[in-house]
Amino acid sequence: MLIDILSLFPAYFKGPFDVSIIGRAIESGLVQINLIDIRDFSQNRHKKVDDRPFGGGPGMVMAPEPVASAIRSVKKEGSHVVYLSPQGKKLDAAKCKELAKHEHLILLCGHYEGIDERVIEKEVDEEISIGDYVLTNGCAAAIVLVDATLRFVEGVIGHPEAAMKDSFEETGLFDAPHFTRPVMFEGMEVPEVLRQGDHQKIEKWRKAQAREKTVRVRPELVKGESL
Ligand code: 4FM
Repeated sequence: MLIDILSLFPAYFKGPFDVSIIGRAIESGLVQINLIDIRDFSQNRHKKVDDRPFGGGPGMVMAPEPVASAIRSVKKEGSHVVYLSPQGKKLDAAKCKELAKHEHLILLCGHYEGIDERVIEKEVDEEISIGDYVLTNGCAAAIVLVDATLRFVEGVIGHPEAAMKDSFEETGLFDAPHFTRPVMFEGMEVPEVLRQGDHQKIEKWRKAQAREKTVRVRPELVKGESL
């Protein structure tokens, strides 16, 4: 899989993509992530990429030309262009699974107050939000999307069964709680059922725990469920 990330701060991504599971996926060649600086596409003598908003209001808007040029410099047949913004469709596991099927993702990270709407209309396939809050720019959202999407790319996760057992995958509910040694930690014991080796009983207990917490914390995930 190829991922091109367009932003004004390519350095922002250095840490997160150089470590852990994503770092390993890149090192092994399963995924290639290119960081593209939109400022490199400014036609302006001062490398300016923003301007004042028509209609007035605070802040600056990213101008259409450098953003369009940056996208077109990497776009090819089969590319899927995603703009990260609070105005997009909310990211969830199903969407990540879908994104993982594309062989080329282009992620556009906005800065300032917004991007000129005409580029979005002309060059963007899909606007996605990671949640109902506003970030100072789209870079952190792109990191979230890449991480959650790559988990669905074959070979990225060491134990595919473990990936499937995580929250939302099989059941659309939370994952069950996990425990490891020691059996007693600061007066709290690992639940008896997990230490007795009855795997049917363990499975039943985990399902009940997952369901109980989902109902308590996110009842809307359980409503309309077909179980
Ligand atoms: C987006 C700032 C575009 C500036 C943002 C511009 C966000 C989110 C977010 C901030 N992205 N989900 N929530 N972006 O807040 O994806 Cl130009």
